[in-house]
Amino acid sequence: MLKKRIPGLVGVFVLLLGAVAGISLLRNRQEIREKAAASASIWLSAPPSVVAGEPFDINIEVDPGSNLVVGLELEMSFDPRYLSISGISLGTFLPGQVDIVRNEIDNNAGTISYVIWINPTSRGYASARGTAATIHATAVSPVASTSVDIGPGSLIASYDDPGNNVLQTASGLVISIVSPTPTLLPTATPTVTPTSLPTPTYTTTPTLTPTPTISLTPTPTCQVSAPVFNTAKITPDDNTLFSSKTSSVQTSVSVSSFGSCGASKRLEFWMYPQDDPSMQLKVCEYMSALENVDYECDLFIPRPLNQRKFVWKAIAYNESGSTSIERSIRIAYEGDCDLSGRVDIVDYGIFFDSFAKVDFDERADINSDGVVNVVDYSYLFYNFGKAI
Ligand SMILES: [Ca+2]
Ligand SMILES: [Ca+2]
Repeated sequence: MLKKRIPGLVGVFVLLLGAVAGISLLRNRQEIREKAAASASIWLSAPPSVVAGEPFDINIEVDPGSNLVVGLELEMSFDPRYLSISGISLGTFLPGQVDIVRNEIDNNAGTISYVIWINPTSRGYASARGTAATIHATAVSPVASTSVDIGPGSLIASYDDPGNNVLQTASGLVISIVSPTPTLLPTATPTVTPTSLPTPTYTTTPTLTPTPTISLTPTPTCQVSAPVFNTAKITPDDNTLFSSKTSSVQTSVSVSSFGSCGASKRLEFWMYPQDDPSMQLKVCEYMSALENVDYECDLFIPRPLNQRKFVWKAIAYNESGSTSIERSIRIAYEGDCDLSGRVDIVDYGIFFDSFAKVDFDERADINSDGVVNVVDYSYLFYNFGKAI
């Protein structure tokens, strides 16, 4: 297709679109930060004083704040000289079908590792305060005070804030254990240890436009024709699905003929969200391109991802017109571990199999932070059933 173009107007158009895209990205980031401010808290409750040799219960209480909680990962510790844990029973905080993913009690080390979440097929969440679980303990021997602590590795996953740990405050418990002959000891006040809420950082990697060297061979007589792409050398294929972890997609084209009679052989790479063609951005430009050379352009995938389908376009110009080709790329939903295009029970299987393991399937570490935990699960839960 041949068209006359006015370079000045094109430049203004590009600048305006760039500004619009920049403002839009900024606004999206602010929204994420506002969401992450929502906080949940956990605390333990038990009688302040218990009798040595007798069993008692410790309730794990959760206030979701403004979150919609889908799972908890709790790391607790206690002094095994004074306390012994016989078991943990599930509470009513989480609704629907709840998976008890881990229930490990070590009465020698004094540690408890307890993980529960709502099964992804059960589309509920907890929005009201409640008892997540009850720890069944026995006081071993008298002591003025002993504590049950909630470790900093504890996490809360939220449906409305996937990918973030929304646990802000975790309060352990201090109890006194009296000897069977009742002698009352003063009760200690529980200590509150707030944990800070980590904020994920998104890094942007600007792509550079390499400039190839010019070599011009003037032709004495010439007829200008439309540029022609080498369609066999366009990558990636149309509609290719990329992992949710993809931060940039490398595209490549080759022009078999610019159809030019002079120096005007320009190649441009553009991209835009498929649902919003008004957001066209020029990503790479080769001012004096050569024929039959592979030209590459890294398309930056914006974060957070409000769009998952993008169109990229290569335009070859000569002195009188241009030819363009368009291809689509898709970015999978977080939680689509097997890259099938859909988040389903197969992905849950992959995730479940790797959960909390040192040697895990990389696909299960959905946020790529080196561990497979309930924060990864929040993505899987959030996107369960979605298909791109
Ligand atoms: Ca899948
Ligand atoms: Ca992870």
